[in-house]
Amino acid sequence: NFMSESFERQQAYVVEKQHLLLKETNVAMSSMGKIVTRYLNPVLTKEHIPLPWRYDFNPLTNPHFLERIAFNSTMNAGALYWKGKFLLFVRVEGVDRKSIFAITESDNGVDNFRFWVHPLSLPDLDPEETNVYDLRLTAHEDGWVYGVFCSEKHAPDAASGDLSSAVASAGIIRSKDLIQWERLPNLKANSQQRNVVLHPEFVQGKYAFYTRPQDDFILAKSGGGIGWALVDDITNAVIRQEKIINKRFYHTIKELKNGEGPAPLKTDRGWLHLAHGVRGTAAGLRYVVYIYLTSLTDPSELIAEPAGYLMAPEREERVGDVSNVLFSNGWIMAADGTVYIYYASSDTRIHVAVSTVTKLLDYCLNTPEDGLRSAESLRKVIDLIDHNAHYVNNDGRERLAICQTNGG
Ligand code: BGC
Ligand code: BMA
Repeated sequence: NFMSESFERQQAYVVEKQHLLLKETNVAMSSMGKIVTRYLNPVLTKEHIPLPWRYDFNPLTNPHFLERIAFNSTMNAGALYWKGKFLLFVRVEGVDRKSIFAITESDNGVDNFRFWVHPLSLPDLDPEETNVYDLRLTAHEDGWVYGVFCSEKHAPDAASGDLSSAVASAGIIRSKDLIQWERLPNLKANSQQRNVVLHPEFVQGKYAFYTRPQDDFILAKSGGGIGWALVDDITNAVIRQEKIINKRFYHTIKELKNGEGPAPLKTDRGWLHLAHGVRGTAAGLRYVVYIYLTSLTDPSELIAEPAGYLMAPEREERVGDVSNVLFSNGWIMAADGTVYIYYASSDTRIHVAVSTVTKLLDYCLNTPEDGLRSAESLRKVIDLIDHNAHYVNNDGRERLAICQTNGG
């Protein structure tokens, strides 16, 4: 009877089940006609979290072989190619709603991600800091690897009884070996900040941050979009001037808010950016990701932005802890030009999709931009149909005639 399953039998079952999961290989879906190709299985779920993080393996102190620490999800991972390995710095959320960062690695970037023995030991600077999440990694030309993440606390001015108002700011860590991490003071800004990302190169001799000013913890409101700020001293980072480089617009996928995803990729046509856009719906917020390109000479100057989203949650991705969310804060460009996009679905699990830098640039430079009105969208569809008239037989009556001939 299940009530009396022995410690040994349960342990053997749980260990074997995870063993089988960890050695599963992943398969790419068809890439025919696709800008990005998804893989069939998620690359990381809460079931991948090491058993020693969860179970007490001593039969004396855990006679029923119960999970002592349970986790809710793995999501929103920063990514870095490091010494021949694909690394993901995963947001691991406990059932207690607190997140920690775990480092995982894979040889091929699409399966067999293994956790490092310990989670990232984040230096604890501020007793008020309640939660940390959504780390972005930047291998900076100054020789350090930086991690910038959201540091959240209960709003100090919240009315008594208001346990929801919160304040978000950007935490900063850096390392040379990914083992010892130095924590720098949080970015100082005039507004709340989430989705802050460090640009990989110096600009005018300064550190450059992508920012996301917001009036409110949830809503960006007058914060007009993705911002850009130069900072003199990374060890005491202060935003003095901030300008909006990627704006939000009415009736777009980013009407409510947007934010930089991972650090941009340097290509021969410009800096390629992945960002998320959020709109409100009757069913809550909908998160999708989109692409934009900025100038190599001035990374704050927008060159191209295709209309709409590149990726939105599909099929089972649509359902999870926070449904209808596709979010990415990590991607890796390999030496052969393959781009691995790591994205989380519905704040629950992490997936990979691949593309190439050539395809993404073609998409970015040749997809019509958002005309912001149905009339403009209609015009573009008609333009494409007319353009295609030279290449395909698009005449309804003629096709009908062919069918009739074939059918006798
Ligand atoms: C959650 C994040 C979320 C943010 C804004 C935080 O408390 O942990 O996942 O993005 O609130 O909704
Ligand atoms: C936030 C993000 C993510 C999360 C999303 C949806 O604003 O920063 O942490 O994926 O909301 O809940």
